[in-house]
Amino acid sequence: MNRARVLSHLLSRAPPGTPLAAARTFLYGGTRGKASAPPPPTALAAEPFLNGSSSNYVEEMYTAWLQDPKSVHQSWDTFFRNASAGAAPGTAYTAPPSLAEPTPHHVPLSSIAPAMSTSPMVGDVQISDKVIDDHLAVQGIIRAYQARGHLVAALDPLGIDREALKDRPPTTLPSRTVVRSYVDAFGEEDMERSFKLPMSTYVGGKERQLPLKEIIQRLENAYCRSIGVEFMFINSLEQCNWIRQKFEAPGVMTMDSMEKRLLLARLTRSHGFEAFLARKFSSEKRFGLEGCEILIPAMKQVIDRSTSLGVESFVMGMPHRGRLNVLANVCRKPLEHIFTQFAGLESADEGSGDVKYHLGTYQERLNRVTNKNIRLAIVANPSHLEACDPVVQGKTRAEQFYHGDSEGKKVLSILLHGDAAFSGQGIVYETFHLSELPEYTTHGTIHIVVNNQIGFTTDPRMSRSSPYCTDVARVVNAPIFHVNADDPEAVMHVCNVAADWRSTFHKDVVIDLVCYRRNGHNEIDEPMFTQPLMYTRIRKLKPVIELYGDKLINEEVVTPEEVKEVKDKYEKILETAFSVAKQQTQVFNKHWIDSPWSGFFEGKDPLKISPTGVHEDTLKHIGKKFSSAPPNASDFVIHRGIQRILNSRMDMVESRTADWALGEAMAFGSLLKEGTHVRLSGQDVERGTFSHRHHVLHHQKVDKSQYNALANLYRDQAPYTVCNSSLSEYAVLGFELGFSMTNPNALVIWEAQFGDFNNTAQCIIDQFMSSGQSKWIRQSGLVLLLPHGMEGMGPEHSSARLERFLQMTSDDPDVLPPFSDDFAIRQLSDINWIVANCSTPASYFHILRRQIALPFRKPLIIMTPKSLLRLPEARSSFDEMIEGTEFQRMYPEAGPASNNPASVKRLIFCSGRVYYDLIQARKEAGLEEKIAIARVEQIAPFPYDLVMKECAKYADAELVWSQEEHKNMGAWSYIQPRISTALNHERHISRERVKVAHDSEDQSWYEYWFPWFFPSSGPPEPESPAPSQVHVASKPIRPVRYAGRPVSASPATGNKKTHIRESKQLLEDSLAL
Ligand SMILES: Cc1ncc(C[n+]2csc(CCOP(=O)(O)OP(=O)(O)O)c2C)c(N)n1
Ligand SMILES: [Mg+2]
Repeated sequence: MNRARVLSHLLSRAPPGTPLAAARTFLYGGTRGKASAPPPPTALAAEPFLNGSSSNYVEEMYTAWLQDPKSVHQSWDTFFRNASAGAAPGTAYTAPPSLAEPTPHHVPLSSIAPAMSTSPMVGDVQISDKVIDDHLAVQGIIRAYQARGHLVAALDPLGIDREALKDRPPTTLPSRTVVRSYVDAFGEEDMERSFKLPMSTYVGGKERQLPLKEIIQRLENAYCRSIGVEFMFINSLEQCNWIRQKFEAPGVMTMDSMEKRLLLARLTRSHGFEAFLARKFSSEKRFGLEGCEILIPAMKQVIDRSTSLGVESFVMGMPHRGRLNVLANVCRKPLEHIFTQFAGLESADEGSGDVKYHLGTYQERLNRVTNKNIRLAIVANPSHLEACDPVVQGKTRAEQFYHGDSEGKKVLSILLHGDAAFSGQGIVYETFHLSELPEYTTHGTIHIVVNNQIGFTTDPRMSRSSPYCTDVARVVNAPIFHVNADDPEAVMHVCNVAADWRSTFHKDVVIDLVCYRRNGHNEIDEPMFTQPLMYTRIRKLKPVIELYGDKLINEEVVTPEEVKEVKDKYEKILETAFSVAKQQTQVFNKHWIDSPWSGFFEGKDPLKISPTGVHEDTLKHIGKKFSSAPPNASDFVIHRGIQRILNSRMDMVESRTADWALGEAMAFGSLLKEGTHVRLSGQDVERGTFSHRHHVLHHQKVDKSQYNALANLYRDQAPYTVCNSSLSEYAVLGFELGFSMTNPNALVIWEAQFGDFNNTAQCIIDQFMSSGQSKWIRQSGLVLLLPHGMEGMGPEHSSARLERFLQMTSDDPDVLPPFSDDFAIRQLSDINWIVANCSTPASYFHILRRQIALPFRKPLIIMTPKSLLRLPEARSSFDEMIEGTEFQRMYPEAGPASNNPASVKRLIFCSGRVYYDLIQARKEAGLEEKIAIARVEQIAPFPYDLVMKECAKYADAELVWSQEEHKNMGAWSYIQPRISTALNHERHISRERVKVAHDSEDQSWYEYWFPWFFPSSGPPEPESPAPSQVHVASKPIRPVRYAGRPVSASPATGNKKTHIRESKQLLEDSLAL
């Protein structure tokens, strides 16, 4: 029997459709996935399968058996004997006795393929279970490396990561951790056998088969050296294959000497910068990068590669670690600006400033590698780790939106993380969940983790439950590239792949730089207190610059002299900048703006608000469009309930009135007409939590067929974005804050489902909205809509915690701002944010429009109504919105009481929906002439002038503040001192001082209303410089009384009856004379 016949015997007789036929297909080259006809026996030598690994192997066995039957395994001996003796096809093979008991999971091929249970034959060739099993085992090995290779990769420069995370029995071999029992199929002697490579691997390059040894070697190199690739959880086969190719293909990691030299130069700078700061400012905290100096070349590589792929703008967010180095060496911020931050100098411009490792920056520069101009922004951030993640995403998205970059090809976000923060902070997860949402995606973010395997003093065993700090990224199918930060070339490869991935798939990707922290948490901390073993090891490590320098010297890529020359050159640059910095006497906060609004402030009168009233035709046009079905109404099936809503809207438009939804639509629509982009985002905002808005109409029969009237008002209008968000407050509010930073000419709004939930986003409110302008001289006109009101819905659906927003306002309750014609806008300009509780659609309409009409930007917090959305009394006439009208900071009493102020016994101030309860109760009590009620619409900044005017008008009336919130909540604690300040200031303030201070031409109105300010005679004022503000005494003269719910720990009762009793009580307290 010749060789061809044996092989034919093995393989060619398998009936079609049997497992053996599939095995034959598997063994043939070039016909993957398709069954092909067995080769004719006579032509076997020329057939592709003879070039296959199994045929080689069988041939080798046969040759060896011919020479010495004992040289082959007993099973082969039996087989070749039987085959030579002319055994019928399929009968030559007898399974050898097993040495071990079959494991419970081991299923012999023969048992699942009865047709092969005796002697499987293919054509004239019989195939053994072993051949098939071995090939399957090789496949298993390949797959195991791809899926599990990262578990044994040499990722940790300290060599402690696995020890820290797992208690592995010492006998467990690393390779077994990866390949498990697949290796059991092979002995040493099998290592030289060639195996056909399946489609699922690229290790072969052009080769279609390789010896087992070589296959394993290549897989080890790809998956178990300095890079650990986690990607096999990704659902897309295309994406998995793409990654396999990027890491497996032979030669993928090769760098030429120019690239190596550039890498060394960048490392030199990264290292040199930290060393310089350590020398010059040894006792200063700087959160240095020592132990992860590779971060700088890594970021630069990502930027170079992405720039070459078309990205023009990079928006970055990062924590403290290495931030100064990134500013210096990635953004190329002038070094002297950085050094002056260490000098403790006074600030020359506005703002309270921030510590140096929180500041943002914006730079435009030439990327020397690609010769393209790029923009780089690092967003300022608070200490609150990861809080800037959604802000960066929002800013990135906005840049993409306004640049028409709908696929994210030009603008890229890069987020840096610490290992402890990445796994510990929930905002990371919330931000990941925005990554694929149509109105929130940034089309892929490159995440880089500075994984120094410690967070302050806590090591990973105590700070996370997941094996990797990066596991959170798996939720969005982001590939994760772990890499040993002491292998600079591996890091560069990973960076290239990450940039390519983002450019190809526009999805998130994570680079996990596994490194260490050479110093303590900051430079003053002693790490040996808590991590003695780790730091003993760290102290023995050479810095990566030395390791890599030595490597390149050994490779003769550079000479030692060149290494020194590069180092000295950078040192010189640092010294020069240091000398320049030493000459400085001031720092400038404006040098650190991350989002400059060029052209926005220039040429504007800083105290002029553009009109907010609009032409009646505009109101009508918007109203009608908003009340109409889509133009193709006959094809678009509308829900009957929606049709009724549209009809009643149309009726309102005809009668020149607006409810809340209409007032809002008119504000949005008129801004859109004027070219202002409007974006409304939040949970269920498209319909509105209270089903009042309905900005997106849904075809009742066709999925995804929608109509958005406000996006279709005018041919040349600005775009309108309304988007239901993920169920997150923290990330979504952060995102909108970021969005609002990019373009001041946009009305960006976040609406809470109920105002109560805003505290889940407290960090964005406290760290960014309330204090952002002061810390970072960065403005934002972001609007928060917070449904608020005590309507018996229980403790978590009643209060947006108005008191907290008011408590954080930056206006001094004891200082009466100077009066002038531009009093209101000066107040707005000075305060950190605006807090309002609007009680009418017109008020809401104007305040929204005023956001854009202001010559600057301030966050606006509005308590929005629930029941007022539908209350007929809470509608506004068009007369209150047309040209010539404006936002009323306070509505004075306008009813019968106002006609005869002298007979008014009580003046009640209130805000928001309680007004409607009060007027109803007043009416029922017949007190409309005795009690005046004024509504404060803009609570902060406090409308002192209007409140004083109203108080003066009802000079003999008792003053009451009425609110529905509990006494330790709501506006009371904000209002009380301010009314007191307004009314009870000392009489010695002279008109001259006021006049000089405020340079007001016309003081007649407040002279008229507040005559007690200006006594006709009195002691002369002592000479003193003009004050910029009028300080007042705290002595109360005209008190204001509280009427409302008593103090409480909970914002509202959950008991309906108690709620009703409390509501009644507060009305009685307010109105009983
Ligand atoms: C939300 C929040 N909680 C706590 C801190 C205090 N803190 C500052 S740095 C730090 C450790 C951060 O560890 P990691 O994220 O690993 O970054 P590393 O300092 O190691 O670079 C902690 C707990 C903080 N800044 N923010
Ligand atoms: Mg850390």
